[in-house]
Amino acid sequence: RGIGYIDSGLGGLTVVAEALKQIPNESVYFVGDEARLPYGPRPHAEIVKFSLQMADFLVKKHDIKILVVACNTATAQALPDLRAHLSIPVIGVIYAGAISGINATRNLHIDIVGTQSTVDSKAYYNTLKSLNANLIVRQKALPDFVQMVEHDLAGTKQAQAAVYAQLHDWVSETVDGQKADALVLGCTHFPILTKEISEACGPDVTIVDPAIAEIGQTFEILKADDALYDSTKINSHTGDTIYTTGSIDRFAKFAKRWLGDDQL
Ligand code: DGN
Repeated sequence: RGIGYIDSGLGGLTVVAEALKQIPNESVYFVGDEARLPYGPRPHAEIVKFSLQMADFLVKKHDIKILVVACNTATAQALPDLRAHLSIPVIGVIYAGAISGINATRNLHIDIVGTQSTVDSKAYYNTLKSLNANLIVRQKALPDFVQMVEHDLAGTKQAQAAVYAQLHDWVSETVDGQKADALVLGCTHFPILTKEISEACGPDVTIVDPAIAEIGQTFEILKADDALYDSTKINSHTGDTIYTTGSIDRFAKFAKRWLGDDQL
């Protein structure tokens, strides 16, 4: 039995990439719902329905032992429904991202960027404030960033200029005389644009990828249960399967590029 991952598209592969680093001996079963991307502008009920469909598919087809929600939008909108519906552990990305943001900031100013849906849910804002009421938290929706990644523009001059135009002035704004010193990438597509985002923010802002802590948390949950984790297991990843509701050729190209695993 392996680990299931769900996302609206390519972004979740950044979470899988982190899993291959931290938990290399666990099989990967991933669904990217490209046919219905973006989730960002969709209503709550639809995001819940699509998330449950993907999770059910992975449970029925692969008997996954744990589900990693590799999408902030699905975590913000559907985490309680997924947990209520499934009998396996379900790991969301937002709590992990909030903790990572708190660990990264020194001046207690944290900026969050994500989809419109994630921003509107205030999931990061509320989680951060409940962890530390003194934090200054700002949020910005950047739906274009999802499209840039999906259109394979990361690394181009066009992406560099667009990211700078949408981010630089905003991250330079101050509240109570200070700008945020940590920026949480609250969308799993955004780590693909890390170079462009770092450039737009400047060297004094720490860019936080919540996937690192989400996978760390997943590993802890597996290790705590002998039935879920066998440390002696060597996994050749031959069973790993990446599904998409969209174009297989296109998805396979990105999966190979970002996961560096020809067997996927
Ligand atoms: N990757 C998804 C997230 O983390 O929110 C969002 C992509 C989208 O559907 N717009």
